[in-house]
Amino acid sequence: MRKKSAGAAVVALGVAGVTLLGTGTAGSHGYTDSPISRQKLCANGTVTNCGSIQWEPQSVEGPKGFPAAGPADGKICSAGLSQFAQLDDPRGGAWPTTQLTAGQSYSFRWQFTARHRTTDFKYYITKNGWDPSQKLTRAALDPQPFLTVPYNNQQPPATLSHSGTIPAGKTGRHLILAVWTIADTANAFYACSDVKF
Ligand SMILES: [Cu+2]
Repeated sequence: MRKKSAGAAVVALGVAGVTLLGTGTAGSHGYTDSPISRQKLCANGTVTNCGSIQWEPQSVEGPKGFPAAGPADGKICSAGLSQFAQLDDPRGGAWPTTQLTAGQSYSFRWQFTARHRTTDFKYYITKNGWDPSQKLTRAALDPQPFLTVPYNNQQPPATLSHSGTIPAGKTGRHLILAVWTIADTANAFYACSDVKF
């Protein structure tokens, strides 16, 4: 009788431990809100029918190493997470846009719910002529990031802004892909922001 109870208790503890670990990992990370990202547009209610991303815009986390590694083409904006596939959906090119000026300085902003040690922040932008009714692919992006902010394994503050120059010569609709690479895990966070020049 006693032995049986002890065994059941161990099993219960094991399950609880796994659950706690899962919640801690999924619950707290970060997203961009300037220019506003698709996940934030879903979280603040501007865009509806977004699925579960509306409850956790900070959780778009996938493998790091973009563009050599990282999420597959067509799944970049969701970091390859099927539960956030709505972020990859171009919605017929109807995502709300932030107006930017090509060649001008801009202040990019992240909001963090967990201040992970950081390798760097990188920002990519689509080529002129990008079709906003298509899912994002590597081929649609300029191959080099237009802004890289090294962070030397430091922890960012809860809100972090850094300025960079928007590439000159951009016209029409574009997508900016922000990538926050974590220093002490195998992961990075991805955020797609629709913009217009
Ligand atoms: Cu995190």
